[in-house]
Amino acid sequence: MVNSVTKIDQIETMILDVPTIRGHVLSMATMRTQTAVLVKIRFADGSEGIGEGTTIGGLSYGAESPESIQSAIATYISPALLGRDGNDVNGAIQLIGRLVKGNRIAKAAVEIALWDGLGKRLGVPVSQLFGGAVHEKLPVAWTLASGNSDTDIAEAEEMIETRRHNIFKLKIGKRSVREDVAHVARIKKAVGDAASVRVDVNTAWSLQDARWGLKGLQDAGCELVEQPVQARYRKAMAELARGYEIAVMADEALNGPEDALAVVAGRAADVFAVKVAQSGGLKRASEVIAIGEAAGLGLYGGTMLETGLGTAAALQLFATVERLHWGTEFFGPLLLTDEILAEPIVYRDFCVETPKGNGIGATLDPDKIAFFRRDGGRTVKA
Ligand code: MUC
Ligand code: MG
Repeated sequence: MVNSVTKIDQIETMILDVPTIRGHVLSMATMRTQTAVLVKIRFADGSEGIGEGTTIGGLSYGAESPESIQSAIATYISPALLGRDGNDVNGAIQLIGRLVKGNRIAKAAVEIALWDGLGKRLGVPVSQLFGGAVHEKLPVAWTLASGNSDTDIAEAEEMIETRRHNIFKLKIGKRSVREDVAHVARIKKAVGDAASVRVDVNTAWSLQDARWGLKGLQDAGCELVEQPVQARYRKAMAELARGYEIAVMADEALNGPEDALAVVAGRAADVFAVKVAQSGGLKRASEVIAIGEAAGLGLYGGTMLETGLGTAAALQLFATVERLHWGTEFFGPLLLTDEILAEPIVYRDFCVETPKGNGIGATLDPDKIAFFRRDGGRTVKA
């Protein structure tokens, strides 16, 4: 029976376009703006839950765009949820799973808002709903992706100096393998033992490129390579994971628990980059984590460069994970020119802190939302 007090009354979606502090050069796109999709759910008792479902570089990273995320939520997911008990998060996940195929980022945005509402009503952080936090802070990487080696070195040195980051992920795959390896080697030489250097190829290499690339990166002192080849090339990933000492991490290949199982079965990675959005929400991400843990793989908290909202949600889950061997990259809000939360997430001593407070621990700044939101928000009411 539906609890009339916690009934889902209204679901609003909006798109925000927030400029980035510099061009973020990835193998498939250069970002100058990050486009976030936010969800606000209103419950009958007046409580609210907020969520975020964000992707990278329009449609160049994956199959969902900001506009498709908004449309999937407003047209297909919201009508099915209106009038249901907001406390029944698992029931909502199961129902949406039956009604909507794929569209994991859209599902994640709504699910985060449901967990947030539930946590707020119960007066507990979402981490408590996942068994309780075992970390107050987590190591956080920064991505060097200005497109220029000298600028990247200066950025890395400043981050180390100010104790903000000592893990760097370099975005490569746009230039030739030889040029990319030289770029990584220069940066590793500049930071030395003061920082861990890793790379993300975002699927740009063929297997042949990747063989040369991994050999060169390994010799340069790079510790990990993320998604060197296309997501579906699991055999190539397995060959690379087996053939070199450098760790091979799956990112684009990991869309939820079924993929996680396939990657494990095919020995196609040493490490999982677990992304809440790509997994389809906090619950599915927790299942990806469980599969990685059971298989003895390394774990890393991945990001879709979400604002503080999505970042807070991810922190709630990852704070409950026993061992994150490779740390996290939950730096999304730092890449944006403006903060959209009333209380920014805290970064210090090479770590990101789990926000305090109930639900996901994030409150939106209404002025910033009004400033950055695109026309055309969509609200579906019971
Ligand atoms: C990705 O592919 O991992 C995460 C950090 C960053 O700079 O880009 C993203 C996307
Ligand atoms: Mg990646």
